[in-house]
Amino acid sequence: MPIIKGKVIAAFGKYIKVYHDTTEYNCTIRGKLLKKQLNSSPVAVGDNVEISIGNDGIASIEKVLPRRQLLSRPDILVKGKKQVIAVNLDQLVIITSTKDPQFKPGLIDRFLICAEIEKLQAAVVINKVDLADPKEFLVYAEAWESAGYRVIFTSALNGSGLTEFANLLKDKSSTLAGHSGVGKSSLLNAIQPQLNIRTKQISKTSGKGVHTTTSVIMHPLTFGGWVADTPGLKVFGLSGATRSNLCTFFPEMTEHDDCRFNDCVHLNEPDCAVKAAVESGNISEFRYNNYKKIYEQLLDLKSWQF
Ligand SMILES: Nc1nc2c(ncn2[C@@H]2O[C@H](COP(=O)(O)OP(=O)(O)OP(=O)(O)O)[C@@H](O)[C@H]2O)c(=O)[nH]1
Ligand SMILES: [Mg+2]
Ligand SMILES: [Zn+2]
Repeated sequence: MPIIKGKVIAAFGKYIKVYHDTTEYNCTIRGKLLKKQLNSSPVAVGDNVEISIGNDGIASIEKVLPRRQLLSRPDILVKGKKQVIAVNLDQLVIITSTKDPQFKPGLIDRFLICAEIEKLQAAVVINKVDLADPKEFLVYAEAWESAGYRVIFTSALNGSGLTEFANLLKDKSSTLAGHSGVGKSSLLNAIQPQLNIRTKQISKTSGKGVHTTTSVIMHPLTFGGWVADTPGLKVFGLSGATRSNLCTFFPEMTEHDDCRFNDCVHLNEPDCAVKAAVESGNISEFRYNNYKKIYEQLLDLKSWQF
């Protein structure tokens, strides 16, 4: 039986889609693989796998190659259980829109913390610049850039920023994250029209709050790389964050760590280098204020509902 190496592009329970050389195979999972990993997803979007095609034409997954990274979220239905979003990722690309739905910079900061917890590179895309003056968003863009994140302004509608967006994804394995309706699927269609992903139609009768993309699907990019389109991700785990380590998930704060106390959390301590940097304008006030807000909330939180 010939063995084919491929990548999992969709997984609904036992129904798995594997991509190899422009062909999609509908695969089943061997029972032994299911038994091996009862507690976690034995096969997830982004997995590199080996499949065989039987004489009956049925493709089955023989082997899942080791994962180098895993992005999961708490299962909303089963307490304590995790749902794998995608694996083997290089970066989280956070998509937001200038309007419709409303721009929420605080939410982006929370997504950025999630990326830091997962040790994923992150970038921010501000889409729908055709609907507003990009100048309004510069203060946020500068804050994220000075924290080390790439920020791109795009419009899937008029094409601006699409070359930068494609370059951001090129040769990497990325997951898009962001609220429903910000234009995640539209941006992918705009850089690679043959994907032809379903997007929300502009119509008065279309149901509000209904996700157009309903499950995580990985798409191969013709210019190199993979990108997972997601339904607006609503919950992210925060298991790695505590009040004492929260500041380590703000890269610009770890750069200013010559505070008087080693365990300074940069709130009320004397001789705090972070507070000094906020006062001198080296750390953005908006990021610091968000840090304080999140610090306050952190005691009661296990996950974020976006
Ligand atoms: N004006 C404008 N509209 C856009 C732009 N990008 C997307 N849209 C519109 O925004 C709506 C939502 O776009 P989608 O691509 O379906 O959004 P999504 O983020 O994939 O949403 P979910 O799949 O529900 O998570 C559609 O009506 C798009 O036509 C843009 O740059 N400018
Ligand atoms: Mg979508
Ligand atoms: Zn400090």
